[in-house]
Amino acid sequence: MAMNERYEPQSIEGKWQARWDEEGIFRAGRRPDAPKKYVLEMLPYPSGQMHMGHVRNYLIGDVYARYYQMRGFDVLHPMGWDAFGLPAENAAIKDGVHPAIRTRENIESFKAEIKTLGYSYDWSREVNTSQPEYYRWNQWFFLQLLDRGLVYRRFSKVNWCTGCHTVIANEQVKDGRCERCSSEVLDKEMPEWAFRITKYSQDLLDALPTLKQWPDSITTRQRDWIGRSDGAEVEFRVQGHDAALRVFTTRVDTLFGCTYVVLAPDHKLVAQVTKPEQRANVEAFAKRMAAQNKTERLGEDTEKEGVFTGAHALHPFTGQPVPIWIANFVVSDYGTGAVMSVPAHDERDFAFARKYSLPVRVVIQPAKGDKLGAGETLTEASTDDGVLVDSGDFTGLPSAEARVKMAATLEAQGKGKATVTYRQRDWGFSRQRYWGTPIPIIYCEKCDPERKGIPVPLDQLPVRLPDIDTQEVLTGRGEPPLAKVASFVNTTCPKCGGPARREAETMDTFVDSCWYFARYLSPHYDAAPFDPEVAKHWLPVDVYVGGPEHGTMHLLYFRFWTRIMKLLGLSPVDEPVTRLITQGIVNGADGRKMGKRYGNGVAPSTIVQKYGADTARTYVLFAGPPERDFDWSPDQVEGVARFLKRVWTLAATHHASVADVTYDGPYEGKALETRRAAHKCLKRVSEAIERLSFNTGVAGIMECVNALYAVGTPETQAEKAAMAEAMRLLARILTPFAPHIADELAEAYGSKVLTVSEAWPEFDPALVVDDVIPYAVQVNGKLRAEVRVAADASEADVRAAAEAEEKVKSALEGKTLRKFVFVPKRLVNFVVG
Ligand code: ANZ
Ligand code: ZN
Repeated sequence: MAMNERYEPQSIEGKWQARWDEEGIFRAGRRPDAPKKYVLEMLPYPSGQMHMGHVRNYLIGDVYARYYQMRGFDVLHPMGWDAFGLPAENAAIKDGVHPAIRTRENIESFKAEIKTLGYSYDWSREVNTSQPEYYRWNQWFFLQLLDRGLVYRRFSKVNWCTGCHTVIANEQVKDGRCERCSSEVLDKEMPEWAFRITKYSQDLLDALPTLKQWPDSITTRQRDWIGRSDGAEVEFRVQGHDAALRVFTTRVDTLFGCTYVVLAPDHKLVAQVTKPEQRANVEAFAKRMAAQNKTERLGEDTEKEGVFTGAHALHPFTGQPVPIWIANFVVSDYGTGAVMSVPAHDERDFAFARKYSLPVRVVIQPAKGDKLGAGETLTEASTDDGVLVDSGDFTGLPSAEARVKMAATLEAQGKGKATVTYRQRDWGFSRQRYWGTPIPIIYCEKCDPERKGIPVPLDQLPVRLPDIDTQEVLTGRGEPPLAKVASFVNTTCPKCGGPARREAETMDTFVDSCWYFARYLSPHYDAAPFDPEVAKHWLPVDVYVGGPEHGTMHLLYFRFWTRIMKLLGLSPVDEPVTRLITQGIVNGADGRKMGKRYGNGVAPSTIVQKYGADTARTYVLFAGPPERDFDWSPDQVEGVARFLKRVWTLAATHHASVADVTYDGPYEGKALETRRAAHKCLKRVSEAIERLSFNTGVAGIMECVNALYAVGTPETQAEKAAMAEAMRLLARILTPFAPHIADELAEAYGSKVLTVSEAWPEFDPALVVDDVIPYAVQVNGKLRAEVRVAADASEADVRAAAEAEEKVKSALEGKTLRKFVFVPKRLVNFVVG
C-alpha cells in the first residue's frame, strides 16, 4: 500500500478509532489464560468540558493499558461517571435545568470528547453512578453496614448558614460567613448519618507499609490524617463536687508539673462546676466560642485566650488543687475534650500561663546540658524528654520509662490508663441535597418514637430518587429538597403498615466512588454490587491514576470500603490498589494552574482539531514526568507536531524502496547503525515506561528518529531491510503514545493486525551495548595511558577512570594539579607542577 506523502492526522485518526471499536480490541477478557492487569483512572465528574488535567490523567493510564496489552496481559481499562453531586444541583438552582438532564448532556459531550483522544477504554463496562442500577447498591451497602453497627446516627456540629438555612461545607465558610450569601455561619448540632470508619483506623494505619507502590507523600498524609497518638488518660476529681474530669495527654511524665487544667468551652462539665461569681464570664466566653468558626478558633496564629471557672480539680497523685479554666485552644471532639496544662514543658501552656499569671513548675530536667532554673525564671517551655524531678516516687526516671510506670500506677489506682487516640473522625455522609443516593430509612412515629430510623427492607431497593419540579424543589434554602416531595417522603411503615416518612437526606458522593472500581468487573450484575467470582480474578486494581488532592478522603474511604467488601464476602482483597500514580498539575503557559479562574485554559478539542490526537497525547506525555507539574508550552506542542511529521516523512520517503525488501543478514556499517538506533530506542522506551518516565520515553523515540535520518538513504539490501525493521519497530514503540500514527505506519509496512495486539518487541542485547570510546590520558602533555569509557560518559567519569590508572597515579604523585584539560571523545591532560 502506498503512503501519502503528507501527514494528515485528521484523515487517519477517526479511521483507526473506528477499527479499534469494530475489532473490540480493548475488551477485557479476550485472553482468558493470560495474566491480568487492571488499569484504572479516577472516574470523572462529568462537567460540561474535559480539560487538560483529564487528558493527562487518562493518558497515564492509557500508556500502561496499551503497553501491558502488548506485553501479553489481559487488560481491563474501564471508564465511567461520578454522576451525582453538587455542581449539577447548584446549576439547577440557578437556571432550573433538571440535574438528570444536565448530567446526561454533560456525559454525552464529555464522552464524545474523550473519544477523540483515542483512549483504550472498554466502553462495554461504562458505569453511571446516578442510575438506580448503580445506586441501589449504595443503599444495599448502607443496610449491610447498619446491620453490623458500622452505620449510625449521631448529633454533630455542622456549619449552619443563617441566610441559606442549610448546612454548608467547611470550604464554603469564609471568615465565619457564608461564601454564597455572606450571612453569619453558626455551629449547630444536627443529626446525621455516619460510617464508623474509626473502627478501622488502626487497620488502615497498619496496612500503609504494605502499600509499597504508593507515593510516600500519600501514605504520609494518610498516616497524619489518621493521627494515632499514644498517651494516657488521667482522672482529676473536681473539688467539692461528686464529679471527675479526664484529660488526655501524650506526656503523662509531666503530670507533676500540671498547674491548671483546661476544658473545652462546650465540655459538659463546664455548667456544673462553674462558680456562681464566674458564671457570667464563662457563659459569655463559651457563647463567643460557639459562634466562632472552628478552623479559625484553632488557627496557629490565633491568640490563646480563656477564663477561669472558679472551680478546682485535685491532682491525682498529690491531691493539690489546680484551677479549672476553659480556653479556645481545647476542642471537645479530640481526646477527652480536656487537658492538663504543664506550662514548663509545653509552649502553648507556657504562653497561656504567662498571660494569666498561672504558676510554672519544672518537673523534667534535660538529660544533657544546662539545668533549668525555677519555673518563674523560665523564658520558654522546655519540651524535650529528660529526667523527672520533683515528681514523687517517679523522680529520677527518664521520661519514656516514667510514662509507662505512671500510666500503670494510675491504672492500678483507678485514676487513669494508657490509651491511644486518633485524629480521624467517623465519616458523616448524609447531605441535605437532592442529587444523590436516597438513604433507605423510614421514620414511623408509632414504631420508632425516638426517630432512630427503620431500615427499608432489602427487597424494596432501590429507593428511587423521585422526579421533581426543579423550580419548586431546588431552591437552595431550607429543608433537604426531598422533604418537599410529598410523593417521596410519604410512605408506609415496613413494620406496622401505618403512615411513615422517608429519610429526605441523600448520601455523600464519596460513597459512590468507594466501590465503582469493583462494579466495572460485572457492571450489570444484579444479585450483588458485583460478582465476587469475577472479582477474584481482577482485584486488586494494578495501576490507579488520579490527582494527589484525593490523598485523604477518596483514597482513604475506598480502602475502608474494600475492607467492608471483604467482610461481606465480596472482595478477595483488603487493599484496592497495588500501584498508585498521582499525576501533576497542568499549568497554563503563565505558570498558574490551567483553568477558568485565570483564563489560561487550552481546550483539548482545539489541540486535537489543529494537530491531531497523537500530537496532543505525545505532547502531554513529553511535557514532564507524570507525577510532576508542567507549564503548557505552545512552542513545544508545535515541536511535537513537527516530530510526528518527521516520523511520517521518514516512513513515507523510504516506504517504496524498503517496505517489501527481504534480507537475511549480515548487517554492518550503516545497516548495523540503523538497527542499533532502533533497538536502543526500544530498550530505552521499555525502561522508561516501567519506571514511569514517559517523557524520557518520548525523548528516546525522538533521538531514534534523528539517528534514522542521520544514516541517510538506505542503498544496499541490508540497509533497506534494516530501515524497514526500524520502521516496524518504531510503529510498535509509538503505540502507547501516538497509537493512530502507529497503526498507520505498521499497516503501510505490511502489518495485517493492530499494533496493540502485537507483542511489545524484545530488543537484541547485542545491538544495545553502549559504544565505548578510547581516551588518551596525558600528564603534562605526555601520553601515560589509554582508558576506554562509555561514549556518553561525563567529564568526571572520564577523569575518575584516568586517575585510576596505575601509570597516571604514579605520575601525579606528590605533584600539585594546576589544570585539568578535557577534550570530549579524545583526550584528557593533567597539568601538574
Ligand atoms: C499535657 C502535656 C504536657 C501535653 C506537655 C503536651 C506536652 P497530640 O500529639 O496531637 O495527640 N490535648 C489533648 N487533648 C486536647 C484537646 N481536646 N484540645 C487541645 N489540646 C489537647 O497532642 C496531645 C496533646 O495535646 C496532649 O498532651 C494535650 O497536651 C493536648 F509537656 O498534655 B498534652
Ligand atoms: Zn410503624
